[in-house]
Amino acid sequence: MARLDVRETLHNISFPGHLHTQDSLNYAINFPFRDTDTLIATYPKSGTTWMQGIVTAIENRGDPHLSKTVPNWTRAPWLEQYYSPGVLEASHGHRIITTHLPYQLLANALQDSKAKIIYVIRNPRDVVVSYYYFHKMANFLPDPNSFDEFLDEFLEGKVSYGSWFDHVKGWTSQAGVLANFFCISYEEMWLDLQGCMKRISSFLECPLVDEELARSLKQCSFSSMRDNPMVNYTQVPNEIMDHSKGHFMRKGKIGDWRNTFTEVQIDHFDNVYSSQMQNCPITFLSE
Ligand code: PPS
Repeated sequence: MARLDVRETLHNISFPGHLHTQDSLNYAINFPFRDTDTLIATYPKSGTTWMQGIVTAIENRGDPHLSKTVPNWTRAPWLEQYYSPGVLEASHGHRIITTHLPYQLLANALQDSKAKIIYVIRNPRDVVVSYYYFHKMANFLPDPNSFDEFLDEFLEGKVSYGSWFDHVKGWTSQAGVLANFFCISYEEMWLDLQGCMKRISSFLECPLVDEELARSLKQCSFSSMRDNPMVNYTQVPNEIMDHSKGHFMRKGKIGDWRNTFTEVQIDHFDNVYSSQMQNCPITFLSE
C-alpha cells in the first residue's frame, strides 16, 4: 500500500491515502466498540505514541517485553487505518485502539459505549511545529513548504485530520458525557509523569505497586522511547519516512514552539486561537 500522493476525504477532512481508504474510514465510523476497549484519541503530534507506551506499560505492569517486541501500530492500532480490521478482529480480549478521528466522526459508534477513552491534548503551538517537521520527513504527507504557509493551513484546518480547534472542542465536550472519558495533557505528563501515570492507571483500574510504576516510568521516558525501534518508526523504510530529513522522536519538549514562531506568527496565532476557543477555556502548563 504505497499511495503516497493519494488523499482520501471524509466529511471535508483530508487523510493520507497511504494509510486510509474510504473503506477503512467507513469501517472506523461504524466500529462496534466493546465496553472492554481502551481508546486513545488524539490530534496528531499530541502525544499519541507516548500514551500508547504508557497504557501498554501500565497494562503489563511495567514488563517491557510487549513494548520492545511488538510495534505500536500492532499493539494499539489506529482504528481508521487500512490494516486495523485484520488486527482488531483477530484480538479477542481487551484491546487498545488509537484514533486521530475527531469526535464528530465517532459520535455514533461511541454512543452508549462504556469503552475507556483517553484524550490527550497538547499546546497547539508545539503541535503545529511538531507536525511541520513531521511533514518534512513523512512522504505520505504533502510537502509543507515554509512554516509560515503550514501555520496558515493549520489555523484554517486544512491540514490532514482537519482542524485542531474542532478536534479539541469536539472531544473535550464529552467530559462528563461519555461514560468513561479521561482527558490529560502532554504538558502534565511532561511535568509530572509519575503523577500522571498513577492517574491513568487508576482510570484504567490497574493500580501499580511502586516497583511496577518505576519500571513503567523508565520505559516511557523520552530517551527509552526514542531508542526503541518498536515505537520510533526507524523500521519504516526511507521512501515512506525519510529519516535523513528528521526523527519521529524529534525533541519531546514543551514550549519549544518559541524557537520557531516569529512575533508576527505569535500574534496571528493568538488572534485565531482566542476567536476559535472563546467558549472552550483551556490553559496549557509551561515549564
Ligand atoms: S503521531 O504521528 O500523531 O502519532 O505523533 P505523536 O506520537 O502524537 O506525537 C509525536 C510527538 O511526541 C513526542 N514524544 C514524546 N515526548 C516526550 N516523551 C515521550 N516519551 C515521547 N514520545 C513521543 C515526539 O518527540 C513528538 O514531539 P516533537 O515535539 O516533534 O518532538
